[in-house]
Amino acid sequence: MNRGSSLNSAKKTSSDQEETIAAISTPFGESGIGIVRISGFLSESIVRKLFKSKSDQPHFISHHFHYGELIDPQSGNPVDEVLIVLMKSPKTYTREDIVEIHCHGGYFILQKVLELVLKEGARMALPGEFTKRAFLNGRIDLTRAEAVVDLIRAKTQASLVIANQQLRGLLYRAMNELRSRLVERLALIEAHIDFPEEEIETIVFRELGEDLKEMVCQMEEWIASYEEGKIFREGISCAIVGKTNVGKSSLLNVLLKEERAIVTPIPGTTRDIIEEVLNIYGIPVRLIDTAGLRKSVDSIEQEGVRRAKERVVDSDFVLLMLDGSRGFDDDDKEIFEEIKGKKKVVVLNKNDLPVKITIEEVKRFFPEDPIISTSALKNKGIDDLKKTIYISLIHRDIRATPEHLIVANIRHKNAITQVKDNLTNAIKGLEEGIPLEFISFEIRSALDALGETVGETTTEEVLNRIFEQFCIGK
Ligand SMILES: Nc1nc2c(ncn2[C@@H]2O[C@H](COP(=O)(O)OP(=O)(O)OP(=O)(O)O)[C@@H](O)[C@H]2O)c(=O)[nH]1
Ligand SMILES: [Mg+2]
Repeated sequence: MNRGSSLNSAKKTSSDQEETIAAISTPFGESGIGIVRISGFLSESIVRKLFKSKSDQPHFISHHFHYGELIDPQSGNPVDEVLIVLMKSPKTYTREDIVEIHCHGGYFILQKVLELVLKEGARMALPGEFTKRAFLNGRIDLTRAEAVVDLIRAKTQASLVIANQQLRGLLYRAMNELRSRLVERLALIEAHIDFPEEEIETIVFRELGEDLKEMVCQMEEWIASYEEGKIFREGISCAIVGKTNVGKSSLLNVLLKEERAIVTPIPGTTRDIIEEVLNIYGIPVRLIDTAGLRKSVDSIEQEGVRRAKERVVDSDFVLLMLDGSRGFDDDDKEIFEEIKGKKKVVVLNKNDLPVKITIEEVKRFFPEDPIISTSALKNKGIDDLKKTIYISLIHRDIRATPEHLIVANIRHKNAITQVKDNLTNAIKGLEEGIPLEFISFEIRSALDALGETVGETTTEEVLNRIFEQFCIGK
């Protein structure tokens, strides 16, 4: 990891920060209002040149709305009726002076307002530059800045909970707590390196080892939470597979509560892939309905089967559908081979008809996997299936525990893994009685990794990579 340049040097290279930036902060398209945001020391003087108040109030009052017109200074013509908010530093998003111009939300108006602002001396903001300034000016740490993107992109309640957790500083505080514990331990070790003649009791070393082990356990838990956090943040893909006519498309429809896929009694109805996103207790699940797998002479169906198999390989999760009213046949058994090793739930469908396959018989083929009996036609067992999918993916209910830290970002997970590895080496070193200098080195490396996570020792390159993911205007 390159820890060559610190935040301070990142700050120094950001001489751009002296410039005033502006961007349209609302989405393109037609809407009731649209907002152009300006940040930097020129904000107030720019808006003074463009704004004509409709009240007698001669000065802007910070953090108050002001009603008036925006005028093109060159022609003197009005551009739009607007509300202006001037927010004087430091109590602002970026800790700089900020002006928001609330005008009507039309593509042309917003472009025009932005153009006038740029003409008066602002420059176009880069993606995420407002949030980057909030970070560089010390208002938020890096994990909180990253949470802003997650919040904007949250697709479900659970991903919102995780983003808010991070935005409220849960990860930041956890990292800081770990740092102070490590700094304390490091002081003890380095004191002994500097004054080796002072006897340090073995009990102190034992305690140090125990303490480090406790920290490693905690980090293992956070690393494990990553897989779950990722599922909530990014969702999973889930292919519905089975032979023809078992009810795959009917299941897709009943899960989505709409007649999305064509259902007929004719085997081989679905040819192309149909994909829709379903929210299962906060997990965005991309459901994929596929062509029934069987040997076909029809070349269109053959292509459908080929695509179906391809999607099964690529998907994170599989719903294997069986027709409980028909009994197993060779088509089913061939499919069992196709899905070997896939994480799955077996769905025994058509339980409204006389039963030809029992759950016990299915268990013989799939002793490890959950088996759910359903009727896609009569909407039976569907909630059970949703719960089972959820439990197969997530082992504890995070929706109810917003205080339980979930690590959802790969950068954070990698840093925590690095810390864990350093501490594991330190523990091993203590046990083997290697020179304290090596142990101190491992703890210092762990502290570096923690500093990098919260953005105290982060290179400009990493910062750029993070802020590039933002939209313009945030
Ligand atoms: N009785 C009963 N019929 C069902 C059930 N689920 C589906 N069906 C019927 O089974 C037939 C096939 O259903 P589809 O959903 O098209 O089956 P599929 O697996 O998508 O079939 P292909 O696209 O041909 O592979 C239709 O007539 C459905 O109404 C069920 O739970 N019970
Ligand atoms: Mg179908």
